[in-house]
Amino acid sequence: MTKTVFITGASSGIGRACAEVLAKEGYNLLLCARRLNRLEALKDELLNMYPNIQIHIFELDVRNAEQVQSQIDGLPQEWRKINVLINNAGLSQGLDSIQDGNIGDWDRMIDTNVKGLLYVSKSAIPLLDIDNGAHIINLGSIAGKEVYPNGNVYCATKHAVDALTKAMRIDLLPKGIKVTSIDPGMVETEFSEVRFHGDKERAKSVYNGVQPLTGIDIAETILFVITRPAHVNINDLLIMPTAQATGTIVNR
Ligand code: NDP
Ligand code: 8X3
Repeated sequence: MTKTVFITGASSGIGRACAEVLAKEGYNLLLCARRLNRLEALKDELLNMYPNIQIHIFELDVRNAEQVQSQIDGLPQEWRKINVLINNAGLSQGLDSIQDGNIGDWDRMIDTNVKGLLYVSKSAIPLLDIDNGAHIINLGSIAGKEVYPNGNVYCATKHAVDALTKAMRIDLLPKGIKVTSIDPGMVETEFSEVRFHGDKERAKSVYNGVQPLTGIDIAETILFVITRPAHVNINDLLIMPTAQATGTIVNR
């Protein structure tokens, strides 16, 4: 049976890499993000390489509860059964102390990383195919395991993801749904550019003198996690570049 994976935030970085790796493995893909043009290009590219899989894309802002519900409720019949949900859409905005923090940045992080993950999960859980192996993967972070200077609200949102992952594992236990948290350290994606509001130079400097993880590293880890035998669940997987010891201690 061909399995279907639903990936939020598939237009860039880790989400896009998951689409690439899982398409190669023959999974059908349900992909969403706000930038539909990027998803259209990704769909064409992947179908060109892997014509035997199915891909359905749709525009979604995970912060919009009504849109999340109506888009997921309105999926075509053939897309109403999913095996794996990858709650990947997320972002960091700013790197300031609490006293200097920007309320708009805080709202965007909390609304996307915490509330968005909840909205998508609530609408998508009823579509999980519990008879054929159902799995939720939440993208946490090293920022959900420790707090680093000026990380305050981003770290708080990823600590919340950690708590929600544990809560889902408890609540969904009777349904036999696996729940895993993938917690990366530094991954070079558009993450830092988004964190620094489009400042490409500052974003690039985050990775100066260090070999960060790639989106593909994370996607391959997720592939490993979702292909364990039915009785095995990886609860939590912290994955760092070899050159990174903690959120802030990096050997450059
Ligand atoms: P990118 O910025 O490259 O990708 C983020 C993705 O999230 C994009 O596809 C973006 O799509 C989507 N997204 C953001 N906001 C929304 C929204 N409101 N609605 C729908 N989709 C949204 O970053 P990464 O790939 O690095 O980040 C992916 C996840 O990994 C995040 O949860 C991040 O916190 C986590 N992470 C990243 C690490 C890193 O070092 N890069 C380390 C640890 C965790 P679009 O803009 O088109 O909507
Ligand atoms: C992203 C990794 O260290 O920038 O979650 O918080 S970090």
